[in-house]
Amino acid sequence: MKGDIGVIGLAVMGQNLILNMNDHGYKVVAHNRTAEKVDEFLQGPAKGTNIVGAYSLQELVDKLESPRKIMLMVRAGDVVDSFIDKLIPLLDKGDIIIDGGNTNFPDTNRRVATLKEKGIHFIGSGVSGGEEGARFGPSIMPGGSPEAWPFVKPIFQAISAKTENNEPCCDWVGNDGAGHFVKMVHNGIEYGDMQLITEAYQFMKDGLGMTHDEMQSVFIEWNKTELNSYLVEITSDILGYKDTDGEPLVEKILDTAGQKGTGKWTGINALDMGIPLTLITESVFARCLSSLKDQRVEAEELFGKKESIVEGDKQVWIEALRQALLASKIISYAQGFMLMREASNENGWDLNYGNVALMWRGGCIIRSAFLSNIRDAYDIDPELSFLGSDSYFKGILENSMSAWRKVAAKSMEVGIPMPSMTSALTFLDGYTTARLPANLLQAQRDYFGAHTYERVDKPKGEFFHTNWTGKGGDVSSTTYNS
Ligand code: NBP
Repeated sequence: MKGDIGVIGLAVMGQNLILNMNDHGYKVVAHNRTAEKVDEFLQGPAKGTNIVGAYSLQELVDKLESPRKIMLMVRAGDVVDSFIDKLIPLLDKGDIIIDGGNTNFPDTNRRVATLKEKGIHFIGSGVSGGEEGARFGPSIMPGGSPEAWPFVKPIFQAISAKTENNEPCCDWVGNDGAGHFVKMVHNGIEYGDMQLITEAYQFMKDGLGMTHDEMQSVFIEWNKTELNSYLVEITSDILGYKDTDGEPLVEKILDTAGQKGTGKWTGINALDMGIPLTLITESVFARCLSSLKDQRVEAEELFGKKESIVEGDKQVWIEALRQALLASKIISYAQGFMLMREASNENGWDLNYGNVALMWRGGCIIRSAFLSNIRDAYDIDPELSFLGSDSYFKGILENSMSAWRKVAAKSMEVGIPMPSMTSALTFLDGYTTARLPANLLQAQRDYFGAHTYERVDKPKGEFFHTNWTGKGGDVSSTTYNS
């Protein structure tokens, strides 16, 4: 009997996805560049299963049922192109290549188009959930050649995480690189969620002077509220974890955050598309700032250490902080969905936002109860332009407003950096202001560069230039919007 699917790449993700597919009754053929890893896998974790090995790409192709489905779980970038180039001469028309790595979506756009010319279908799929997700149920976000989806769907939906209603956290996202785009936004949102939690932690630790056991209890309680999520849950575990000397391990970890680039890509795409994705972008910058450790140490000596003490009823502050965190999180997701909406419009992807929320409901790092509410919001209005306008989320934003402002103002007053929570509030203040000071900005642009402006008392699209000083000419610059 031939294999149902081939997987190339036997590192942590590949091995665990293969074992997951095997558990669901699929016959998987496994291949890896370094052949010894095939043997190690077959004699190790795959021992006693139906998984078979292939020591060359030809052997892999020969062992697969038609149309062949070959999934790459290798390092993103050139390695993917190199495998595709080697596979093309071995495959038949109608065969399917799937890239399950963390690929930047323009690469997927290009690969879908190139392979289409050769009659080969290509799927670029985000896979989230790390090692455990891959083994027992990841969130899977596939996009690319729609003709390929019916062949891949049963396998992917079988191995994916499931919601509490047993719905698979995997569905077709859209054409071209839509799947990898949605995975990129997922990772950007993950940056935002993590940053928000760290800001709450610093407020509690430095401002309220709380112990790690107290903070752990707070996160345990928060996890029973609308904030219920994987990241809040692991934060409570981390805060309670003691080193061998009985002290909290978290305080022994160097405060410089790493990043692999997906948050940065999300920010870059937002800038390219003109979407105010402030919270995620602040989270990326917060990681950049954290990495300037030596400079920060010097600057603290230069400017003096801040006392940062927050006075008042601790329980009242903790509840205010919870509300500020929840409201900021709504803004982060609202901005992320704005970005996806713009990308969908620009690329003709026709994204289903409710389905995206459902795909993130389980299996992935940002999984949370909250995503069910997002799905409900898009069920009510599939074209919702701002998540905060949905009645459920609007209610939370309104109810949290006073506490959120209190936390933001206090953090500024005592010098606790909370870039994500404060930028989220500033965004909402801007978004809900009908008249912003951009009129003055347009006047400045026209003053120094003759960039022209529109008037509130004239139809839109009619442009004016003023000779502000009496010394300039009447010639205006080309009018364009970037
Ligand atoms: P890695 O990203 O570490 O990639 C390891 C695989 O790439 C091995 O099979 C390795 O073969 C192969 N490879 C490399 Br590296 N260079 C190669 C080359 N020049 N030619 C051929 N093969 C090469 O594995 P991973 O952590 O399992 O991740 C796989 C994909 O999934 C990545 O795109 C990753 O970003 C993504 N992802 C990872 C996670 C996670 O939690 N790790 C989560 C979600 C998505 P070799 O054994 O011969 O060196």
